[in-house]
Amino acid sequence: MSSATEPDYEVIVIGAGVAGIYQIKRLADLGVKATVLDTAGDLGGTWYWNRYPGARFDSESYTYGYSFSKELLNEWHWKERYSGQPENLRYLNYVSDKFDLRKYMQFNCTVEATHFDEEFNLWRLKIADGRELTCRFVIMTLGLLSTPTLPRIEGMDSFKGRSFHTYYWPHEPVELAGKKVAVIGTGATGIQVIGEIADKVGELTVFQRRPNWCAPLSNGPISDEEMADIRSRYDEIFSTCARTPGGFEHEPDRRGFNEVSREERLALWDGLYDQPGFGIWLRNFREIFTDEEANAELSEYMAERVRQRVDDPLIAEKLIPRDHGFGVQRVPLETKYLEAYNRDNVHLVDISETPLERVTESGLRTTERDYDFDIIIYATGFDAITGAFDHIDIQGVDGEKLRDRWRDGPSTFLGMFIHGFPNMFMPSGPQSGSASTNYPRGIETGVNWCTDLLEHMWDQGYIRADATLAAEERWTAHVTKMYSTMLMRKAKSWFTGYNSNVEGHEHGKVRYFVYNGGSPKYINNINVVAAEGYEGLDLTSGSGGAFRASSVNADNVSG
Ligand code: NA7
Repeated sequence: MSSATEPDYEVIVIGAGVAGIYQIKRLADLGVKATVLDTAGDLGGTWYWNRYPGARFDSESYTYGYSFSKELLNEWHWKERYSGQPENLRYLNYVSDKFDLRKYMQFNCTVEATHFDEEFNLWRLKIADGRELTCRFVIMTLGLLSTPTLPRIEGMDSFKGRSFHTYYWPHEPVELAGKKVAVIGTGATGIQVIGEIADKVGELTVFQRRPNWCAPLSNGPISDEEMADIRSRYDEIFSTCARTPGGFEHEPDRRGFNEVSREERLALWDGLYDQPGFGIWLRNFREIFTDEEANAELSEYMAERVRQRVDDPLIAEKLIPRDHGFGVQRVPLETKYLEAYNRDNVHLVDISETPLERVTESGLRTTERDYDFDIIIYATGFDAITGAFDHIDIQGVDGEKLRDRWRDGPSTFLGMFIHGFPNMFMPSGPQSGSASTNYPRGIETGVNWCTDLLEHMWDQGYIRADATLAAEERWTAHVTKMYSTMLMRKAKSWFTGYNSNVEGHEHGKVRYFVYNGGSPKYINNINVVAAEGYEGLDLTSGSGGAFRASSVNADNVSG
């Protein structure tokens, strides 16, 4: 327990996923007294929880791994171009064990509240097990998609079979053979799970509210020779990622949409459609994101692909989105998803026509009829990006609740700070670069920047950092302005903040969730802030326990 002015930890990191693991690595290297807290029974975040069949990267595996250690890059062999959940979790465990990071982590440890104590300039955390922990700095690495949402349908508790949200897929194997299975939701997760289990279950019934555009993943193994080649090119791969808007290897086609003929556009799309990963989305003309006509032409091309792959023309039409164009939401990548609907054991129920009325003891009831199931899978998405913040009672200066401040949507400085919540850092917060890019590339940038700031503060004897209101307003206005040209501002998706998974959000205001100016611009912005002496942050010096790395024994850091 802390003394009045000496906190238990200099830094507490909340969340032991991809970002939290790298954050604690940086702090451990500096010898800082720090710990990571996580609700889960073990590390891994997204890759700890999402164990549903078909869960895998949509980033090329070798662009998803951490870039900070040459040794690690040389040791790890990615087995598939888009690696699956079990392997991804193994990777994160391998990294944590290799760098001996586990000793800093505390699991089954839910942070219920964190309140800023102005008198002693520290954060007081209330843990669900009854403990109070204090720290000078709290770093939020909560994940973007870590608060799953369930539909509010009557009778959900009455179902006698098994049911779970994909996020909470059981750790032990689930027997699917011969079972009657329902999947509710056709986002990226539903699309992965449906493609994977269609030929493994007895009967599969998909309940779709709105269809989503999707594109082939084109996964495949990575041989020893290919991996050796990838290893020899890691510098080049990461520098490509750093200069592309999405932090991927995919670079946009910089020709103007209207500068080339329709034949040339079709030739480009024919080539991209079967390329692995986000090619058809991110190697496309830039106008598809901003110009209604360009987007409509591409969307029609994608609709035609659906018609070619789905045998029943009525089903094909149901699978084609009408309310948004291709690529204005993050594009689900699929394997055999569309072909699943050509199977006799797979059925599509359009719940925009016949809505779900209730869950019964034996299955689901729509306005049309009853269905019997053994298993109901809720692939119904997340209260994205800010949901995890809302789950913790976060109170800043004068007891102001973050939940209240962000009621209509987040507002931040650089996506990393909130005025009035001093010493709370968010390396991958809303409106940061990581929220809209290849996540590990984004979080390395955010974690490195936050850690550099901490080092600067410790060197200079600063004990408090708070964003100025003016800086926060400037940044939020900048983020907001960038939405004005983007078609994504109209989409009802977790990515844009009109999140249809959360009741009420889809009709509310647009929430400016992500920085959509692209990775290079974001990196430039935050580097300028640092170069100008952290302009926009009020840094306050003082006594009361400013950390000195040299005074801390690395052995006493664990939780
Ligand atoms: P998404 O993409 O937000 O998809 C959620 C799906 O669940 C979507 O089809 C929703 O339909 C559906 N949904 C949500 N609530 C309901 C209710 N109440 N009734 C019926 N259907 C509902 O989440 P995912 O988990 O699939 O993907 C998230 C990200 O994970 C993805 O982008 C990747 O980056 C990885 P709607 O469209 O709202 O009509």
